[in-house]
Amino acid sequence: MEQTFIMIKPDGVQRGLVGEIIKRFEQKGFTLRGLKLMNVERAFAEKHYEDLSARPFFGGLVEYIISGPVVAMVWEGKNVVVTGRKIIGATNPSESSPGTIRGDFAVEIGRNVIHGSDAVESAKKEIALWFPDGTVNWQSSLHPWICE
Ligand code: DAT
Ligand code: MG
Repeated sequence: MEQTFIMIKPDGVQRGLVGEIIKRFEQKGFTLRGLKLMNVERAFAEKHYEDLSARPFFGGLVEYIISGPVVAMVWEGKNVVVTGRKIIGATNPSESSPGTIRGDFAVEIGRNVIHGSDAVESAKKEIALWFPDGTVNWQSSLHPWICE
């Protein structure tokens, strides 16, 4: 089953949005497979965003991610990568639709509350980086009421 990596950024944690964000993924019908609150070291944040290392905003992005604890999660479900991106909304909150997490809770690209993997391949890479000891394999008893 497809999995994605979701991270609530330091502003989302500070603003008390952890429960609200988890609720949206739970209520959609996705399954939580991993969850941890953690502080991220600079080198780790640089590794997570290594594809963006040449971009002018890279330094500020890394500073932001290490500025406070983040919530790292793995969510599982049908098409969870693409659907997760839809739940999150466009990268720039001024372009994110109302009803999305960024559309509802953010105004600036540099404080956009949440990260989600952009493809199945990057999800695998990010899950391996953030959850090197693996995740919890379980199935909700509601599964047959959510999936055919
Ligand atoms: P996303 O987080 O939607 O996958 P991304 O992978 O292109 O977007 O960029 C990662 C993060 O970097 C993004 O959430 C916010 C920041 N960022 C992206 N483009 C930016 C820009 N033009 N100016 C400032 N920050 C930017
Ligand atoms: Mg991205």
